[in-house]
This record gives sequence, structure tokens and C-alpha cells, in this order.
Amino acid sequence: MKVSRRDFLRLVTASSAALALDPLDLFRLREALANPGGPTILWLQGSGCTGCSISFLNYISTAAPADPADVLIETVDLAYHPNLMAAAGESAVAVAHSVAAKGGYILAVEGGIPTAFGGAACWAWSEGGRDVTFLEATRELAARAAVILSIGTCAAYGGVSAAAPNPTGVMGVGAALGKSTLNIPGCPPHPDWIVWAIAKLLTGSVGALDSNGRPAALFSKTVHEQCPRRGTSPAGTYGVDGHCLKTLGCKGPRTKATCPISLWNGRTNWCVDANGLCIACTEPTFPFTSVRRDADA
Ligand code: FSX
Ligand code: SF4
Repeated sequence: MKVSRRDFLRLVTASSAALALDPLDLFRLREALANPGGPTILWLQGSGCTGCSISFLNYISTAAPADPADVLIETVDLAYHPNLMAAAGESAVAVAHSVAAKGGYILAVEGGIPTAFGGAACWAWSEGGRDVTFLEATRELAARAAVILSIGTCAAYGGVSAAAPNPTGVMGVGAALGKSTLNIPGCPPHPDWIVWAIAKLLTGSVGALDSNGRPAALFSKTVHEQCPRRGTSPAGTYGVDGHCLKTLGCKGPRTKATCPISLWNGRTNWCVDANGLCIACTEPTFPFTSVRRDADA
């Protein structure tokens, strides 16, 4: 029976607990088998809802990579992810340190960084009996990263996690660390945008960024410009198909994203087509002005 590298890695990962395989050994094994052209990714989760990871796991495509497994096994080496890695505890942290020592990896951050209370509102991990704040962990791992990828609006700009009255002083990753980040916002970001960013980083061709650190290739047009309901008569109330939702508070005119083209949930639907307003979740102001019927929409 021919077993592909992908099947083998799946098998090893699934059976690592049963085999009591040391996570560091598993890491070295995976490193040896990983796509030699694939970058290593450390993915951290701070103040957010984990919806960014869930969105990524909903990735599906007719072209390669076809699903998250294709991305994670054939394309990149995901060395650390709180939900997806086989390792746990201090062994998992040791893997992150081992990658960090080498440098040149992609640091993907999901969720914002709490900065109040000395960062003590969010812990990344414990090691040697000491709790390490998310602020400290991201500072350390950002130091030798080739690029910092802020996945989701919380990581990019603070988002829901930074909204009042949350007292934890959540900031976006770039603002909290004082570093440039490649921002893929959205609450959550579309899985295609996340995979697009990773693929473009692989080829070094992300292209121009806008003033909010977003790739212009994905975030140069407003939702309104691409909306099939543009020019239709205003909806007088909620739940009526086919009418423009602007008078109800749709933020499509000042929200940059590809939702009307990308569609969501396996390309079946998107907010406006489900008669939901665009709430501007890809914008730095989200969620502060997202539900107000302000004059600019
Ligand atoms: Fe934020 Fe991610 Fe919104 Fe949630 O963790 S961008 S709250 S969908 O998932 O950070
Ligand atoms: Fe623009 Fe929203 Fe109306 Fe679509 S529904 S045309 S995005 S205002």
C-alpha cells in the first residue's frame, strides 16, 4: 500500500498520543517531512473568540490547496497552534522557542493583545512555573519573525476585544508591539483571505498595502461597489429580499472587502444576500461605529 506524506503525517499526528510520542520528536519528524519550500508558522491566540481559526478551518476550494489539511500539511509547517497542534504544555512551548531561535518564520496572531494590568488579562502559556502573558509571548516571538500576520480585526486593530467597556486595554498587534504587520481583518476574516495571504507570503508577492496595512489586492474596493443590490430600491424593513439595505444601516459603502464576490460558507451566501447588513467588520473602526446609522453609509 502506498502511503502519501500527507496520509503518513495525519496518521502520526493522530496516533502520537497513543504512542506517547514526545512532542519535540514529533516536531522534528514533521520538520524533516515538511515541504522544503514551506515556511514555518507559529500561530498564537490572544483576546478573541477563536472564530478566526474556525473560519480558516472552513476553507474549501476546487483548486489546490483544497482544504485546511492541504494548507497545513502540503504547503506550510504549522509548528504551533493552540487548537491544532498535537503537542501540549511545556513541550509545545519548547517547540515555539525552538522555531523562534532559528528565526525567519511567519508569526500569525489571532486576537488582540491586552496591555492593561501588565498584560495579565491574557496568558499565553506557563513555563518553569511562571505564567507568561500574551504580551510578553508575542513580543518574544515577534523579534525574529520574518513577517507578522495579524489574522482578524482584533489582531489587526483591536476589534471587538478592544471595545468599551472592556478594561483590559486590548490593542492590535502592530500597535501593541510597535511593529509593522500584514493585516487580514474581518470578524472573522474570510478563509480565502487567510490562505491567500499565506500563499502570497510564500511567493513574496503580497503587493501593495493600504494605509490600514491590508493588501490592496483584497481590500481596495468597497462592498457597496461590488454589491448586486446596488441601485435597487431601499428596503423599508428587514427581511425583504432584493432591496438595498442602506437605509437600514448597511455599512457596505465604507467597508472594503470582497464578500460579494468571495461569498461565505463554501460560497453559498453572504451577509447582504441573507438580508443582513454589512457591519463593516474589516474596518479599523469596527465595532465602534458598525451598528450606528451614521450619515456616511
Ligand atoms: Fe476577533 Fe478572532 Fe472576531 Fe473572533 O479570535 S476578529 S472576535 S471572529 O475570532 O479575533
Ligand atoms: Fe451598498 Fe449595502 Fe445597498 Fe449593497 S445593500 S448596495 S452594500 S448599501
